[in-house]
Amino acid sequence: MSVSFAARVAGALVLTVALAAPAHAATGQSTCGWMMRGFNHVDDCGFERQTERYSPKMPWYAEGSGYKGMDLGKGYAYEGYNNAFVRTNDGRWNSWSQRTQGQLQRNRTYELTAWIRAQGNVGKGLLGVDLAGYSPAVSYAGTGHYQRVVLRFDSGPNTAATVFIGYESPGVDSWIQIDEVELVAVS
Ligand SMILES: [Ca+2]
Repeated sequence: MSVSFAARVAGALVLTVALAAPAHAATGQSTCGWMMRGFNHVDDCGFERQTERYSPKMPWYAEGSGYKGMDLGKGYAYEGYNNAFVRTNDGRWNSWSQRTQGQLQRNRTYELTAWIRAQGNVGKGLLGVDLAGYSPAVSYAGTGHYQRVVLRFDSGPNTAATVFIGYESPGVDSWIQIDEVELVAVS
């Protein structure tokens, strides 16, 4: 499926975040699946069940035709051993996505978070969810360091959503790495 950044942000409330990333060294343990903040509607949230660089295991799937895959034990993860990546110069939208696990509750506030490291030339990154007819998203730009990117949204009448984390490449070699994705109810 080919989706443009412009189509992705159309109708969405897009906020630009600039969060300082603390110095961090992966501990070898992913914590996003431990339900410390409530049930995580994202499965394989730290990509630790992935075993193939170019054949992602469900529920993760790719959007866009750019080069992408899983970094397995390469030392690029925020936590654990693995992370997802996109690396492309195709000038188009590419992302990693998954349909949410379990049922969302209607009319509740949810928080979607991910740790994202993007090359400094990435300016059109988005973390978001596709709801029925509406795709709230938050933008991020590359710093070369992992950033915690956060989106809060109201589920409205929806009981399911599709999470996406991606960017539109600036048309030159560029990359993002993704880890520790969480979608939890916060109120
Ligand atoms: Ca991981």
